[in-house]
Amino acid sequence: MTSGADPKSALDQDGVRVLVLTGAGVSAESGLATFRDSNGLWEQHRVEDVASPEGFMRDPNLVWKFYSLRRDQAKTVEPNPGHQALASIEEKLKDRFLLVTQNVDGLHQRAGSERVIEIHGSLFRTKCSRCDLAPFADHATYFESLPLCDACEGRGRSKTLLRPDIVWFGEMLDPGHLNAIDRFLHADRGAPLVFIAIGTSGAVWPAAGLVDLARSVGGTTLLVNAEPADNTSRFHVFIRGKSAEVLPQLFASTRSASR
Ligand code: BV8
Repeated sequence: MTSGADPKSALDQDGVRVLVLTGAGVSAESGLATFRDSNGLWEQHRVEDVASPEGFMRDPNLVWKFYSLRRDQAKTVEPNPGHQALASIEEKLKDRFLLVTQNVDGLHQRAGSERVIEIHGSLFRTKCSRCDLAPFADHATYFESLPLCDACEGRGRSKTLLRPDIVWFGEMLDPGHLNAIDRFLHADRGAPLVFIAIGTSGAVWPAAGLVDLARSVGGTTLLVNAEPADNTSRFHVFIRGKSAEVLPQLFASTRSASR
């Protein structure tokens, strides 16, 4: 069901620039649980217990079990046609495309997307909870023991806990990410901009506010979601449907960026 302007013609404009925001709904058809749907992750855990710095300090074992389980699950699933459609439109539009994801599962990159900003971090990166050790790739799971930072010990401190390189509630997003999004939104003001939010409930900020930033620079805004989101009214067009079904059709007519 589509309301408002025709999304395909918006995407088929000469020189169009496309900014996409994805959420857990894009990974649902790969078999990963979302957060707020029935049987979602937040039904099994309180957010403050497993996705906040306070929860981590209170019970790091619970938090590492939560993220270790998700690491194991994300390794067993494959990208779906929704991820692949996003990788293909990036191939067509090149630097006129940018994908911002709230997802931490790495499925966009496994589908071939390269112009990806993981604004909530990555499930497969670990960092020190105290020192400035560079976050590092980590596919290990920690069900039995907690990982400790050797770099801290090397600096003559007692070892401190390593943590998932994830942005938890109450933590700032990476300013570099926000600047990159802002630069993309304000580049080439003569070109038409289309913003598409896909598979997200619009419940978490500041990601949920991207639609308003896109509108502020004259963008056409589309929401592709299985059901209305918290911020549906902010979009020009709402396409109700599953991303793995909608995206291949939606992007089919988008032409390659003329060089
Ligand atoms: C911050 C960790 C500064 C990663 C996550 C106003 C401005 C700024 C901040 C705030 C604000 N108001 C409140 C805040 C604080 C807070 C916030 O937003 N709270 C909410 C709950 C009100 N924000 C923050 O703390 C952020 N930090 O702003 O710093 C600051 C600091 C302190 C105080 C103020 C400001 C940090 C936010 C990041 C939190 N980290 N998780 C992880 O573990 O994965 S958020 C978590 O929710 C995930 O990252 C997830 O990606 C994100 C959003 O969820 P969705 O992806 O949308 O998933 P959800 O299940 O909700 O929805 C799925 C949708 O898909 C559904 O609608 C469903 O219908 C649809 N769907 C399902 N299947 C399909 C489908 N659609 C299409 N096809 C399908 N097949």
